[in-house]
Amino acid sequence: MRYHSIDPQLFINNRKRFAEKLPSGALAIFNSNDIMPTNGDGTMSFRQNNDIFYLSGADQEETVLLLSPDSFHEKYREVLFVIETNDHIARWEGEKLTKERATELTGIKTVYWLSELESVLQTVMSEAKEVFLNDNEHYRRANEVETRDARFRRWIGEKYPLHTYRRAAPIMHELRAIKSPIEIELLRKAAEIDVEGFKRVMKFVKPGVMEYEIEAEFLHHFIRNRSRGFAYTPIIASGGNACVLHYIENNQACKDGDLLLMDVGADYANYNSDITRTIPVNGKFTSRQKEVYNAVLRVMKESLDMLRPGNQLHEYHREVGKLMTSELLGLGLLDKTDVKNENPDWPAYKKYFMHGTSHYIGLDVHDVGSWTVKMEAGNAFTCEPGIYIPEENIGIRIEDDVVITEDGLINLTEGAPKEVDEIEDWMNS
Ligand SMILES: [Mn+2]
Repeated sequence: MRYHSIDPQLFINNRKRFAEKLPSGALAIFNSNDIMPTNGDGTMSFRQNNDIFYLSGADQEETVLLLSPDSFHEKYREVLFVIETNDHIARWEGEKLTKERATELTGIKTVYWLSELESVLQTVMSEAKEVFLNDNEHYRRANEVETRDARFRRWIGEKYPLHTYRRAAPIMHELRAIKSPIEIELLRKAAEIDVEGFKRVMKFVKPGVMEYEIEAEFLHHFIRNRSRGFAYTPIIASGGNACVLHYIENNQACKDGDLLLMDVGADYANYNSDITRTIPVNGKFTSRQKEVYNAVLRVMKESLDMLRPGNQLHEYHREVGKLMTSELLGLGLLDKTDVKNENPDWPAYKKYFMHGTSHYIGLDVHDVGSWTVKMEAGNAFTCEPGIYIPEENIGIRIEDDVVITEDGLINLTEGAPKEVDEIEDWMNS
């Protein structure tokens, strides 16, 4: 791995918190992600499954985690199965986890080769009162590919058809929504890499530069700082491209007088940042650009104030909608009749601000977490209002990543210039 080793206490604590949520006598099994194919003998780079990573820190394919906290056999209470390695494999494929190294990284004492899984299962399944298996239950999942967890569910269901199987995902979502101090440091690291990337790029942008050249600047900075790379496909959108919300072509020249919207995240140790800044290509906002920009910025500041323990995401989004409505009235983009006649399911402001303001962030960029419970300390969110006016060639979004604490927000990304003056000064210094 490119990142510095993580304190295994993170994973030890996570397993403890997970075990506390399991009913007595239960067994839980988590699978790694597969290495995804491309064509021929090509593969994509490996990205670990977030749940097995969260519970073990094992960042390798063909890995299985078995947790049976109440097992009579102490050595089976936490077991990690990894793919067998030897000198031949090490020479061809590079270093894989040895049993000793796996224990160091994960804090799990019992590490077996994957080939021993079936026989260990034989023992623990005979004890288990019920079995928790995993699935991707993200509310926005869109996945046609069968995961290793899915194949495993089919396999174990055929081999042990009369056991009671239950969902691990609700427990994982609940746990992962609350970030511990070690996780906050990892998020901070991802954010720092990203912030420095933005500062570098703000000095690089000038009329005529291509959007993909800017993308390359970010990637250069990220990888030099132990990031695997982008947290998601970056959006580098100049002029009217910024009004296409998921513009990822990044193949146009940045024009004098246009704005440039950059929504770019860095990965660090599987944790993510998600920052957006909108800057003038030539280093100076026009008065109209500044007017719209400051409207977005005011909505952002007031929204950040509402990210606090006790508030609730749906209500928060409704309140942000009201703030945005008043700004759009001020900008002359909406009038009172638009607002009076608005459809409550699609309020008038959505014409210019059609996406959500905040999402959980963590091991997933759009991290798991409930939208119906109240916010609490340890939740990490983005805050990303925007105004998009295609007819004026203006698309503005500003996005920070924050962690909620009992005594206010930690803004992980405030180092990236955000005030109009700050941006202009930085670009021109
Ligand atoms: Mn975001």
